[in-house]
Amino acid sequence: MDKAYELLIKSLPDGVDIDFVQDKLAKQNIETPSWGYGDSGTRFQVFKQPGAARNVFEKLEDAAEVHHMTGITPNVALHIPWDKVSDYKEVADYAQKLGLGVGAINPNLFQEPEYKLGSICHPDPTVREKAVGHMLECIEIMNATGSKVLSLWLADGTNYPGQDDFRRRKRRLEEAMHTVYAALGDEQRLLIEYKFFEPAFYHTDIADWGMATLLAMKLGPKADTLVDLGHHALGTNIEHIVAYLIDEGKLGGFHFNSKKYADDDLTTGAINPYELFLIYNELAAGEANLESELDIVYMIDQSHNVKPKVAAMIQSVEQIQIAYAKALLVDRKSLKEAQDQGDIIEAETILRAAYDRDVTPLLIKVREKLGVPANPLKAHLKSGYLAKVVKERS
Ligand code: PSV
Ligand code: MN
Repeated sequence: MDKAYELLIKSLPDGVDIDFVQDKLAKQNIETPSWGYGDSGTRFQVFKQPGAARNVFEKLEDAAEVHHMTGITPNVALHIPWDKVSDYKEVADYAQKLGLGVGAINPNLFQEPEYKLGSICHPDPTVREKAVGHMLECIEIMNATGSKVLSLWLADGTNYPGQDDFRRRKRRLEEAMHTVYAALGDEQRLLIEYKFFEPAFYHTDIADWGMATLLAMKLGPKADTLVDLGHHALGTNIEHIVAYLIDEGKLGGFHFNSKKYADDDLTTGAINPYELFLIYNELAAGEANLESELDIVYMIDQSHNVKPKVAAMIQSVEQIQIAYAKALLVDRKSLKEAQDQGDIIEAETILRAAYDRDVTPLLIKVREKLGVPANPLKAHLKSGYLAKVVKERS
């Protein structure tokens, strides 16, 4: 056993089963987004990057590079129509050839001229029908690709007070979602993402986790809430939302990213890694306390405009892996004792100790098991992958 790993093991609290922790880390599964590999950017400028993927097949190749380096990103989320093709079977076959699977299918209800006043909440029934039709088309794509998840973010909302009636929009939303829900297959599920602003700036029709969850509860057991870390007002306690949704059995998915100001889509963990750890602390506590496994789809939602895209994705995966590893090593027994005794200093110290722990030696062991490089980011940067695709895709 190497020295650093030995020291880490010695420092662990009693009761931590290191084989269990290693197993959990080896089974971690983070989905990466196709839209993170192509040229996209802000509304100000798209800085085109040499070698950026030009179509869904090249996006899959980049995703495969991330998976080869990290070993924990076997699925790729698609966005329709950004990834529209005539034959989706071909996409699924190519993914399989690369050792990948098709993850969540994301409908796009925000880029057609008709959607100026909304999609499924629009006052005009013909626009609502078109939007529902698009979601049904996405379910067909799920059937063709083997995807199990329809992941919906709705850009619907209004820009001015009085523009439309909140309650009438709410009822249109529910009616449309019932139609979509009814078309889901037995093994398929619907994730509902919320966001309190943008592109509408007065109100959005699914503004927060409460609205998303009420809708998911009305729809039924195949519908759950998706938490995107960039979709909350500054200062929101996201880990509390996560714990609450776990307890209600309605946490279905994550969109990982990081923010300083709003929905900045920065590399996960870039701004507040302690928050990421506290979120994972709730997930690890949930896993430890529930009798059944949590059924959560962990996805990254980032599209980098100024950072090299594949490297940024690997950086994000590493940050998520670190947060999970630290959370798995929290001394839960002592934490509960401290909480029960009202010992605030001790409780917080236990969490900080887990956050401050260097988990690198543990991750190296897990990566060894997975057959991937000990340092994925470094290995990718040294691999010559970027130079190769720049040449091929020029
Ligand atoms: C919206 O801001 C969002 O978070 C949704 O998940 C979209 O699908 C994604 O970003 C890409 O626009
Ligand atoms: Mn998102």
